Order: sequence, then C-alpha cells, then structure tokens
Amino acid sequence: MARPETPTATPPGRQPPDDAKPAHDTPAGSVGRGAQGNDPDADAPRGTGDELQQQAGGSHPPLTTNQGVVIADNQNSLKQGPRGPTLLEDFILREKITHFDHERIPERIVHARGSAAHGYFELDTSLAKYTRAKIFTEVGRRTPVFTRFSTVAGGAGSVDTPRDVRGFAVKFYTEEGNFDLVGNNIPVFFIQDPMKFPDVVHSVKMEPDRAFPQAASAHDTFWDFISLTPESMHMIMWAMSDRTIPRSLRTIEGFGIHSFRFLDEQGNSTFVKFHWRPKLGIQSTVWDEALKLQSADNDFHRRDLFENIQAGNFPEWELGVQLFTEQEADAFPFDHLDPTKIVPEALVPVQIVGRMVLDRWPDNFFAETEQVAYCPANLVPGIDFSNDPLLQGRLFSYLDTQLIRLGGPNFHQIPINQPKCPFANHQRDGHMQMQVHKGRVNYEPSSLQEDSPRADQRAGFRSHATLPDDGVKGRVRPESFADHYSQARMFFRSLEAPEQAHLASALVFELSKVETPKVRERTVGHLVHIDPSLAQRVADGLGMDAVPPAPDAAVPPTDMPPAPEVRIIGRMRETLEHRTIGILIDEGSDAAALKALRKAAEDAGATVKIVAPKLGGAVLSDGKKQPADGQLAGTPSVVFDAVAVLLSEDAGSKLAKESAAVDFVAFAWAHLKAIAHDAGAAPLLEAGNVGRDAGIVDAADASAFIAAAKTRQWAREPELRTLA
Ligand code: HDE
Repeated sequence: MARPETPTATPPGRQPPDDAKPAHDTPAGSVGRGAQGNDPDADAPRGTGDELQQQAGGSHPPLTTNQGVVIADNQNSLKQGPRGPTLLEDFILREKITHFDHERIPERIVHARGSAAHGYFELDTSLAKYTRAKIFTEVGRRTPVFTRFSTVAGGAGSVDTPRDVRGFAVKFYTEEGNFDLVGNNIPVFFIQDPMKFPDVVHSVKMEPDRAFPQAASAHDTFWDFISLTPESMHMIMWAMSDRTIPRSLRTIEGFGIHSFRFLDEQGNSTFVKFHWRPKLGIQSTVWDEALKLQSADNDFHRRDLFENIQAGNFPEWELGVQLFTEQEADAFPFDHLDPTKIVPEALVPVQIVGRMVLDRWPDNFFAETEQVAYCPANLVPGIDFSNDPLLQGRLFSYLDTQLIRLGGPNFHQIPINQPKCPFANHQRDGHMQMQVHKGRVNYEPSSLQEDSPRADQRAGFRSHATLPDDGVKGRVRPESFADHYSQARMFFRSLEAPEQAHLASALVFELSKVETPKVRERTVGHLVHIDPSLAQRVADGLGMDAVPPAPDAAVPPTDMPPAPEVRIIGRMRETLEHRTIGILIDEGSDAAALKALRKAAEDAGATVKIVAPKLGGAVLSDGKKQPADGQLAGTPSVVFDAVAVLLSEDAGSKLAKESAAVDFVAFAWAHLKAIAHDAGAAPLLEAGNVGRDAGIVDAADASAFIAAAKTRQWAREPELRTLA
C-alpha cells in the first residue's frame, strides 16, 4: 500500500490547514502532521470526530475514564508516530476496550428475549380474610412493579413473533419485601416434574449439531420429546392454539400456573391461583400474519409496547384470583398440584381484586430489563408455596442461574432488583459488594451493636405448617397426575370452530417440518385420545394414509364440561383504543376523505399512520402535501390492526401493478382485517383478490369502518384457509 503523504488521522480530502487551532492538548505524536507530529503542542487535525463534536455545540460534562480522569482525545489511540505501533501504555484505550469486551453477560438459558416496563399494582378488593400480605389487604395502595414479557425458546436477539409461550414476570416491590409472580401466558406447562426441564428446553432449542432452528418448536427434537411425553398434551393444545402468536404483549393473559397458598394471621391456608387479564382483551394473530410479522419487524412486540407507553396508552391488566380450600381441592376430578392442569372457572370462579398499569419504559435496557432477576421463591409473609413439584424445582433454579448470569451473590443490590423497603442482614462481601457495612457485628446472636438486625417472630415470614405426606421416600409420580388427555380434550372441544381449525393447521405446519416419520406418527397417535376428528384432520393435512394408532393411555380420557375461558374468539375487546390503523395514500388521494377517516379513527381512540410509496408523502387532491409515517415497502399491512386505502384513479391503476401495494390489501384480507377503500382503490383490491364481506367497507362510511375495525372478521376464515 502506498504510503500517504498526509497524516492518517485526517480523513481523505480534508487537509489540516497550517493555522489549525488546537481542539485539545493531544499527547505527543498521537495526531498531527507526519514528521512534525512529535511536537507536544501539535494541533488536532480538523475534521476528526472530536472536532465535529465541538461543532455540534451544547455544554457537556467532561468525558472521563472510570477513574475520573478527563479524556483529551476520544478519537485516537496513543501511537509511536502517526503510522507507528499503538502503545500498551494507552490506559485510556485499554480501559475502554476492556470494558467493551465485557459488555455482554450470559443470556437467560430460557426467556432470553424480553421487553419490560415499570408501573404499579393497585388493589381494589381486600383479601384480608385469606392473607396477611399487605399487598393484598391494603385497598387503594399503589405498589411499584417491574414487568418483563419474554419468548421462551429464542436467544436475546431473536424475533418477537415466533410461535412460542410468552413469559409474564412481575416483580412487586412491596413494603414487606419483593414478591415475584413469575408466570406465563398459558396456564399449564409441558411437564410435571423439574427433572424433565433441561430435557424439554434442550429439545426445543436449536439442535446442538446444526445450531438451527432458532426460536422455533417446528423441528424433530422437540416433537420427538413431546411424542414420548404424554403429560405434555394439554400444554401442546394451548401451544398450538393462537395463544402463542399474540398480536401484542398488551393483549396477552398471564397465569401464575401453580397453586400457591395464602396464609392468614393465624396461619390458616387457602390455595390461590393468579390470573392476569388484559384490559384490551385477548388478541392473537393468524399464523400467516405472524410469519410475515417476523420479516416486517423483528421487534414488533417490543416496539408496540414502547410506542404505546410513550404515547400514554398505558397497558393495563386486571389481577384475578381463584381461591379454594384443601377440602375443595380434594373433590376436584384432577390434582391441582399437577401443573399440566387448570382449575376450570366453572369449578372455581376468578375474582378480580386489582389492576396493574405499566406506565414507564425503562431508562436503560441493560441495567433494568437485562439485569432484572425474577425468582418464584421471592415471597412475602402471607403467601406460601404449594407442593406442586414443578414449583418446588423452580425454587432452586432461578437463584442458581442468576448467580452465574449476574456474576455473584450481590445481584440483589443492582437497583432494579433491590427491595424498596429497608433490608439488612449479616450476609457480607462477595463479588461486586455495593454496600459499605459498618461496625463489628456481622453475626447473630450478638450483643455488641444496638442497631444490628434481628429476626422478628411476629412480622417475619412463616411457612405453612403442612402435614407431611405419608408416602415413602422415592422417585415417584403421583397416581393423581396420570390423566394426560382429559383436560387436553376439554381445551380442544371448548374452542370455536376457526380456533380448532387454526390449532389443527398449527400441528400440520409443525409436524411438516419434522423429518422423522415415526415422530410425526407418534404425535398424531396422541391426538386420537384428545379428539379423533383432530387426529384425522392432522393426519389428512400431513398426507398420512391412515390415522396412526393411539398409544396406551395410563388413564383413559373422560369428558369434562366445556371451559369457555380458554377461547380467544369473543375475548378481544371491541374497541379501537390503543390500536393502530394504516391508511395507504398516493398522489391525488382525496384530502377530505382522508381527513374524515382519520378523525373518525382518532375519535375512536386509534393511532393513525399514513403509508405512501414515498416517505416524503404525496400531494393530495387539495394540492397540499401529506407526509407519510411509513414507506410502503417497509410498512406492510401486517403491522396494523385495520387498514384504509384512499387512491386516485391513476394511483389505483398504478399501484395495482406494485407488489408491495397488492400485498398490503391481500394480506389485510387474508389476516381477517377490516379494509376501507374508495373507488380509486378498486383495481388494487381486485389485484389483491380481496373479496366482499362486512369487513370491506366504503371509505365514505367511516362509522361502518370503525365498527368493522374493532374486531377480526372471523366469518371470512372459511374462505381463506381450507387446508388443515
Ligand atoms: Fe422458568 N426459568 N423454569 N418457568 N421462567 C427461568 O430463570 C425453570 C417455568 C419463567 O423475565 C430461568 O432468571 C425451571 C414455569 C419466566 O427474567 C430459569 C422450571 C413458568 C422466566 C428457569 C421452569 C416459568 C423464567 C432462566 C421447571 C411459568 C423469565 C433465567 C421446573 C409459571 C423471567 C432466569 C424473566 C426463567 C427455570 C418452568 C416462567 C433457568 C427449572 C412453569 C417468565 O431459572
């Protein structure tokens, strides 16, 4: 390479003029002018990042090292001559690079991809009859919370919208200590015993030899495990339903899954199951929409949560509890300690006792969302565990994993994890100790220091005095956990017809990605116990010649009454509040129609975004330019809840030949969304094969559009997807 005449620190084409003024005192030879660079008073070259920074203006605090030493030059490392070697002596460079090298911590082994927000929980109804936990007895008190939503299988950088269970973890910073409700958006789990957790997680993660697929259950190892694990069948029904392809994190339910105990002042116990219900109702995508969202926006759910919180559309959930006694539980036709079972609401209704509002996005993703450490063992007095074996296993795992993920035993001192009530004990030292403990006493009993902390019999945490199980020690599974199919059947049969169709299609999609025939066959065999029509449908969808035989069932399934609470259809709130409408325009679009439609949508509570072929927008019929919020190719209709298309005749014919525009309407149609359109848009709708139904409305009839946009057009479904 030819040796340049000018110093390399100066960008090509920008020669430092001889009268350049010093921007900083730069170390000798660090920058400058070739042979003259040894001059300790050498000027900084013009056009370096530092100089551009100075020009950007503003009054800024000095940039320093971690030791507080002010840094003179943040663009150039210390070199022996302008083209010479970089010096080890450059403590500023070494500190900066070393810190950078250590910026990543191990990601969570599960639930690595997550988004979180601050907010509060407010109790409406006292549960003092059941628990002494103040968070559930002090009506009207607002307890701060930090809530993290996550996918389970993918890595931290994976997309937001795969088919996957969503984590729903809430840290309540109560005045009696932190209470973590670490739940999911599905009320049951794959396995009954923690011994199987590493296996189910290994099976769903990318396969170890080939390192794919990322964030997907549609592969051999997962279905191999599942097909050999009948206890997973109820969860599989939920996982293959549209629950695992939510439209927004703001429209998912949350469940604590396990039974917990409430303990009153006397220590009397009532079992409790926790439920979160989104105020917007439940809303999911259809699978094709979820697939297309993955390419439209990797961060769809994170962005949606962020944008809505920033816009003041604070997501809200009601907290519900199911309360039941030991005697009532004994009469259930299943074991409530089995985490593959729900307690149907017909048996124990859900009582709403309070609400959670998320109203503040974190200031810093790493410090808060990444470093937050949830643990089901974080309980407060008045709440206790049940003997659910899965819960018992979890009590060990979270602290253990956090010791390595967060690097040592003091992660409770990281601001996001600290209780907001006083906390003190005799635990000391360790990596990254942040507290400067004073005094001589770091033990108990002690008499040397008045203010040293002591246990408090009255206020302290007391466990429920559970009578021992009379069984013998052993690696056993209770008989009462043996029915793996009845609740799976109850779930499937409780769904509406389109939901059943989606579930069957999901199984066909997943199993079609499975290469090993015996795995597909074993899985379909289980479906026979759940519902023979489902097994038949999936077998047909896979092109099997016959439905494979069902495996032996330890307990033959029984019919349970339908549980309407498992459905999604009918549970979406019919509102446009906190929803987004996309309006496609182009040159010459009708200004008055746009104004009227926009007003009607905004009056109904929606956010409106304008999409146009060019980001600069388009000149409307009134001669004024309307800027766009999104450019057509990068803003497909999948990101909206409903769309409108307002086009001049010319634009309509032009866009009918533009594939991004054709997709815009075709996908809105295929994803059961409402479409308002004017006459100019007709050729485009025709090109997109958009049919006619109650969801396709004349843009002039704003109220018809608003009504149609509030819900999905389920009646359209049979026209669109006929294959399982
Ligand atoms: Fe978790 N789970 N889990 N899990 N889990 C973790 O803890 C584990 C289970 C759940 O946003 C890990 O800090 C075991 C059920 C959520 O940070 C780990 C078993 C439910 C999150 C762990 C289960 C959950 C986790 C990984 C079976 C729903 C994310 C990182 C015995 C009730 C929390 C971490 C966040 C995270 C273990 C089963 C929910 C490895 C051993 C059931 C929402 O400790």
